[in-house]
Amino acid sequence: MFNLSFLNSSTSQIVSDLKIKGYFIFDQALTEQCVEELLKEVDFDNILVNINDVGTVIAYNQRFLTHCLANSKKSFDIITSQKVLDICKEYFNDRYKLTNHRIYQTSKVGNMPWHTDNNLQIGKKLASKHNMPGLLFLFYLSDVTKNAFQLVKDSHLWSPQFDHEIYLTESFIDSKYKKDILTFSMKKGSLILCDIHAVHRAEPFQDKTYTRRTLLFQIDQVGNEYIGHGEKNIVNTEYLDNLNPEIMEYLGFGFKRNYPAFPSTSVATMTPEEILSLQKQLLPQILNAFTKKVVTTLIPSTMVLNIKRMLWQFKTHRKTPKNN
Ligand SMILES: O=C(O)CCC(=O)C(=O)O
Repeated sequence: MFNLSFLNSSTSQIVSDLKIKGYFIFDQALTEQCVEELLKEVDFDNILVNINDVGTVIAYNQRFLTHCLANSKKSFDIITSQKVLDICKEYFNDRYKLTNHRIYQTSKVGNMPWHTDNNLQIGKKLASKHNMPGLLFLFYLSDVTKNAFQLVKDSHLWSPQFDHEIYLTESFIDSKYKKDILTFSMKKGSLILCDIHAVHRAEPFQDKTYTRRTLLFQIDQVGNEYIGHGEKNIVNTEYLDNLNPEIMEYLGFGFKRNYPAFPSTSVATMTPEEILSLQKQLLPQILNAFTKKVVTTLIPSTMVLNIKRMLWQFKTHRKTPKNN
């Protein structure tokens, strides 16, 4: 899953970088095979429309698999890996929990403002900023040449002054901190790890042919005063082959979660092109549903039931070997 060079890298050095610089990066921390296998588990092409499962949703130019702990064993393994937990154990000085996680794909255009991730929410709305320590893990799942993660150097030290702001404007950052902007164009599998109080964004871009894929998760040192902080973690129990008290605490077993899954989506967050393409996919299904409705209206339900029984008997009779 992880390249040996990342596994063997010093956890203390990673934590020291995070404490001093506010960030740590590692080129190709995940193996190519791991990224490939992970992406096979994510179906970005089919979105959820009355489908009784967890899956992909659309928010404008991004597609999200938010509940990846329920749908991707590879992301479950990365998020609950010993290396991630070791970093957290050394970084935090109190109990910490997974606050949110997602896999997403950004295509064609991106316009994310400068922000920090120390958010407290009421429902889906940002209520205020908090001062809990927290870490943001971001793994690139494609080679990133555009729309790279950007971070303002040393901003974890001064960002609390702006805790009354939801975003920082481009003109403010450009006028005061342009020389401090770090842009992480890196290869598939690379890790960017930063303090959630650091000012960051995905660099704005516009390119019809470009797509970036990412696995992101955030871990906060959630104390007792912040009961309910975080999105719910929907986990596929099949993946829990490493369950222990540490992971149960980290995943928030028995811990209240008040925030809805990010992002909040509906048909209204799809682009007009996607709504049109969905209509095309729905057309044969609409015809099918109408035909069924007409048939069930015209034929009495007892007759339908009898036909189903006869078909079943015919099928099983044909399959049963003759006993002579
Ligand atoms: O995708 C990125 O580069 C940044 C994501 C981010 O900042 C966020 O979701 O808060």
